[in-house]
Amino acid sequence: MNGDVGNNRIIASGEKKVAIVGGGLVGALNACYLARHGVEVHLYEYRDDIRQMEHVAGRSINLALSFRGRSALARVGLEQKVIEQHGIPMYGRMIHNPDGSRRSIPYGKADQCIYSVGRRYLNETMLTEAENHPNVHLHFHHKLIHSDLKKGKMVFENNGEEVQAEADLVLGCDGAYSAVRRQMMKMPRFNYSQTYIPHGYMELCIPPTQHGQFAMEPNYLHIWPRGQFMMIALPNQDKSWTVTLFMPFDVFDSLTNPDCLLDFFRVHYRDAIPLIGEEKLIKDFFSNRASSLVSIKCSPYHSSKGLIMGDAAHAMVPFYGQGMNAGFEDCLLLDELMTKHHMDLDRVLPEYTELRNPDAEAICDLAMYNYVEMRDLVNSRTFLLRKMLDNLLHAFFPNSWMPLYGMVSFSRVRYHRAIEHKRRQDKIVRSTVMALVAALAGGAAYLLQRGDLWRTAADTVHAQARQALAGLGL
Ligand code: FAD
Ligand code: EGU
Repeated sequence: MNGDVGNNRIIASGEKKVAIVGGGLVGALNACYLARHGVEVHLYEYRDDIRQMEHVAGRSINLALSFRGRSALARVGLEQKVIEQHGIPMYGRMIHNPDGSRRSIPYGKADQCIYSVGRRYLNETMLTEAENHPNVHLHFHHKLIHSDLKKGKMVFENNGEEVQAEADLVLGCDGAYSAVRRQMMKMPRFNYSQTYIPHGYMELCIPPTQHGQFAMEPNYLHIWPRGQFMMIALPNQDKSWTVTLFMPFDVFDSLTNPDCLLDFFRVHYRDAIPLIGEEKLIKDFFSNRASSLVSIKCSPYHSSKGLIMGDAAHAMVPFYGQGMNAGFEDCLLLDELMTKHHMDLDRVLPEYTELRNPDAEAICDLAMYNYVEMRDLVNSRTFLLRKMLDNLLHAFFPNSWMPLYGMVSFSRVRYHRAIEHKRRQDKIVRSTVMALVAALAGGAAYLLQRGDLWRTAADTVHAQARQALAGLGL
C-alpha cells in the first residue's frame, strides 16, 4: 500500500496479553508495533477518542518529526503517509533578529529536512492503524487509578465506575505525570529525579493571510532567539503557524495588561505583531496560561510486569525537538528486543532498561544543555557563527565531522554516543586552535628574539583564544 518497510510479521505468542496505559503518541505507536507480534493488545486512554472530538485541548499543536521518529514510523508502514500527506518539510531555521532582519541556516544538504506534523493527525493515524488489527482493543475514558506491576493488575475509572483488568505486561505510556511510574516509585531501589525550569511556554497563532497563504516562508523552523526569551514557530497544514513563546514565569506574570504586552512585543518581537495581529495577540495571550516545563529522569524502567516508555520514563525540556522522537525510538527498541528474545519478558525488560537508560538520560541532558545555551545566548550572531563553523567543518570532513544536532536529528547514533563524539570534536577544535596559536606566538617570539616577551605574548594570546572559543560555545 505504502512504500515503507511494513513487513507484516506475526509471531505466535500464545495467549499473551499486553495492556498499554495512555493512548498518546507513544502509546498509539506501541499498539501498532505490538499488534504485529500477534499479542492481545488493550490500550486504555483517559481522554475521549480524539478522532471523535472537535477541539482538543492541551499541548503543542505541532511537532518537529526528525530521523528517529521517522524510522520508527517506517517500521509500521506509516512514515510515507505521515510525511507526504501531513508533513511540512523544514529545510532550515529562519532566524528573526530584533531589528526585523532574517537569515536562514540550512539543516544540511539541500534535501535534508525535518517535518512539522500535527500532534492530533499523528495520534489519529496511529490509532486507526492500530485498530485495523483484530487483536487490538481501544478503551477510551479509562483512567488508571491503581496498579500492581508485579501481578499485572490494573484498576481504571470509567465514567464513574471502577473497571479491573489484568495483563502479562503493563506498558506505561501515560506521559510526564505517569500513574504507572508513580506505582514504580514505590519499588525499592527506584531512582527518580525531576527538575522544573524557570521558563514556561505559551502557544500563540499566526493565521493564514487574507489570500489564504502562509504569512511567512513555510519551509523553515522560525526562531526568534532573544537570550532570556525565545519564540519558535512551526507551520500547520491549514497554512497557519503555531508560535511557542518561551520565557521565565515571572516575565509572563509581569505582562498584566494589553499595553504591557504590546510594549514587550514591540521591543522583542516587533516583526511578529502584524503577523499575529494586535487584537488576536491580546486575546490569545490573556485567554491562555503559561504551561510549565519539566525534565524527568528515572531508572529502572521496568518491574516484573511493568515497563514505562516515552515521557513517562524520560520527560525532557523541548529545546531539541526530541521528546516524541525519542519516545518513538523507544518503541523501535522494544520491538527489536521482543523479536530477539521471542517475547520472553524476563529477558526483554531488563535489557530494555539497560540499553535505553543511558540514551534517554543523555537526550534529557542534551535538551537541558541546549536550554541553558539558548537562554544565555547573547545574540543570534553567536548562534549563527557556531552553526556555520559546524557546517563548514562538516563540509570539509563529511564522514568524520558531524555537528551535534546532526547526530541527534538526522541519525540514529545512540544519544549517549553523540555526547561522547561531541566531546571528542570539541577537544580536537580546542587543541588545533591552541596549536595554531602557540605556533603563531612561537613565530612572533622567534622574530622578536626575546624569551621573556615570548612567554607574556604567548600567555596573552592563549588566554584570548580560550575566551574566543568559550564565546563560540566550544
Ligand atoms: P503524551 O503525549 O503526554 O501522552 C500520554 C497519554 O496518556 C495522554 O493521552 C494522556 O491522556 C494519557 N494518560 C495520562 N494519564 C493517564 C492515566 N492515568 N490513565 C490513562 N491514560 C492516561 N517532541 C518532538 O519530538 N518534537 C517537537 O517538536 C516537540 N515539541 C514540543 C514542544 C513543547 C512545548 C512540548 C511541551 C513538548 C514537545 N515535544 C516535542 C515532546 C512531545 O510532546 C512528547 O515527548 C510526547 O508527547 C510524548 O508522548 P507520550 O505518548 O509519552 O506522552
Ligand atoms: C523547540 C520547541 C532550533 C519545537 C534547538 C534548533 C524546538 C522545537 C535547535 C518546539 C532551536 C532549538 C532542533 C531541530 C528543534 C535548530 C535542533 C526545537 C523543534 C539544536 C514546538 N531543534 N526544535 N536544535 O537547530 O537540533 O533548528 O516547540 F530553536 S528541531 Cl531550541 Cl533539528
